Formats: sequence, structure tokens, C-alpha cells
Amino acid sequence: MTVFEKYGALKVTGKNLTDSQGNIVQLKGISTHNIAIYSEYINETALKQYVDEYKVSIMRLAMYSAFADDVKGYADSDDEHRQELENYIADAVEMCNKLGIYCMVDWHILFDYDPNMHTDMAIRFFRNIVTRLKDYDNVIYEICNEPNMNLETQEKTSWEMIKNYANQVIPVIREIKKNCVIIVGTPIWSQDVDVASESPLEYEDIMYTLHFYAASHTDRIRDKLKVALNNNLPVFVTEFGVGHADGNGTIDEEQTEIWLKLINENKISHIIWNLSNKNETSSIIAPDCEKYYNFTDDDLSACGKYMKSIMGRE
Ligand code: IDC
Repeated sequence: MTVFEKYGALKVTGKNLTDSQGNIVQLKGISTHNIAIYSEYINETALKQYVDEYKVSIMRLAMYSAFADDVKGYADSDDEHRQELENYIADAVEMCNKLGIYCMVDWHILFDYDPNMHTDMAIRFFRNIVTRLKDYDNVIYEICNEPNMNLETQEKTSWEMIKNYANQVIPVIREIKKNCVIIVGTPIWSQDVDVASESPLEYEDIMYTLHFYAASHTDRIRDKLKVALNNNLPVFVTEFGVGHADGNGTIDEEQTEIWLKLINENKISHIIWNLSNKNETSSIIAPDCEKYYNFTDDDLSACGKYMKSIMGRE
């Protein structure tokens, strides 16, 4: 039985992701790197391996909204590229659906630190993609990866600013697809779940993002999670790293294990960054591996090998 056959369409009950009966569902998975660059790792053969061997139950498709790593994002690109990105996502969702796993569509804001910078484009994207995918119940929509700050002026994107954006985008999605889980990023690179928990959004089936990179984020961020959980906030770790916040650096197993203990105790779903062979610690494929499927353990980086043990845990 596949995970989707087991749980079907998801919802949020109290602070948990659940099936329609209210049974808690904890998803574990892998996030792509930027799909405009590393698209090839999503193919049927590879996905089958992620599911059967790595025990993945969700794939996250990171679609950058703005320019990063020398390529344009959805918002600052042209219509042809936008169409390609939408086609790619629709195909990937279908592949995940066939295999019976969940899929997360991620509007990956990053250098566009405030989601309000591209609200119109986000609305256009979600209107198009949700219309295409409205018959698929295995999709979770993540509407803003990591609101953060203008590094020049140090102006932070506040929770109120994020709510302003969410209150425009969520109704667009819900008008097309009534029942689906939507995930909203939180201030400061999706760390301030405590702040969000003081004043959550007023919709059903919403979850809030917490991201951590174990070598950079420790007790201070874990305390934020604890506050949020005490306030009954539904939290989804849509991205975590076992190394440093820049995606590189050394793997911190000790801190990763402390994090995993906390999130597993609370049945919090989590997704590891990132599915690529880029020469950086957080990539799960070894830099010298040029395959896109049929990976052996030697084709995995240190992070990739660790990923296998993390996904496979009860
Ligand atoms: C990093 C990638 C890196 C890329 C950079 C900019 O690992 O290769 O050059 O983005 O696109 C995040 C972001 C995620 C980052 C990751 C590591 O969501 O896009 O990826 N990170 O820095 N938040 C915290 C860490």
C-alpha cells in the first residue's frame, strides 16, 4: 500500500497534519535544489528509488520566484520560461501521484526577501498551477519559502507583511481547490514560528514553516518551535539542512540528532535540502556523480548517506 493510498487527501487537525479521520500523518522527504537548474533528478526511475529505497513520502519542488544562481526565477523571467516551469511541476506532481506519494509546490522566495514584492506573479502562478492540479489530492502548496530581510537596509519582513501577502494568495488557491493544505513561511528565513503562533491566519488547513540548518541553528530556534507548539501552531519543517545555513560547511550530527528527536517526538513532517550534485555539503548526490537515477551508495555525498538513515527512521 502506498502512503497516499493509506492517508489520501490531507488536512490539519489541531496542530497536526492528519488524514480525513484525524490520524496524524508525518511525512518525510527531499527538496529539489532550484528546479530551473537541477530539474533532471525528478524522473520516474529516480523517484521510485527515493520512495522504495530512501523511504521518502514527499518530494518538494523548489521553484525560485526570483533570480538566483545565475538563472531567472518565475517572477523575473519571460512567459516561455514560466510555461516550462509550470509544465515541469505538473509533470512532477503526476509522477509522484503515480507512485503514491505527496508533492509540495514551493514558491521559493529568497533574495526577494518580502513575498509582497511579487504578489501578482505568485497569484498568477498559483492560479495556473492549482487549476491544472486541482484533481490531485497529493499536493501541498507552500506559498513563500523564506521571508527574510533587505540586507542593504536591514528592513525585516514582518509577520504582518507576510499575512498581508497570504491573505491575498490563499483565497485564490482555495477558490479553485477547496480542500488542500497550504503552508506559509514565517519571518527571518522561516524561523519565527513563535511570532506566527501569537496571531495565526484565519483559514482552515494552514501550516507554518520552520527551517533549520543544524550547524547554525540550535537551542534558540528550537525554543521558538517549543513556544509555537505550546500555542498549538501546526508546523511543517519544509526544509532543513544537516550542515551550515549557507548550504555548505561541516555536517553537525550532534545538533541534527537533537533536532530530529524534537521533531519526531512531535510528529512534525520534515524535508531535507537538497537534491543535486552541486559541490556543497547540503547536496545529497556526490559532486562527481553525473547520473540522474540508479544511484549506488557511492553516488551519494556524506549528506546523502545521512539522509538515508534520517528518512528511514520509524
Ligand atoms: C542555497 C543553495 C545554494 C544556492 C543558494 C542561493 O544550497 O546552492 O547558491 O541557495 O540560491 C535556505 C534556502 C535555500 C538555500 C539554503 C542553503 O531556502 O534556497 O539554498 N538555505 O543556504 N534557507 C536557509 C538555508
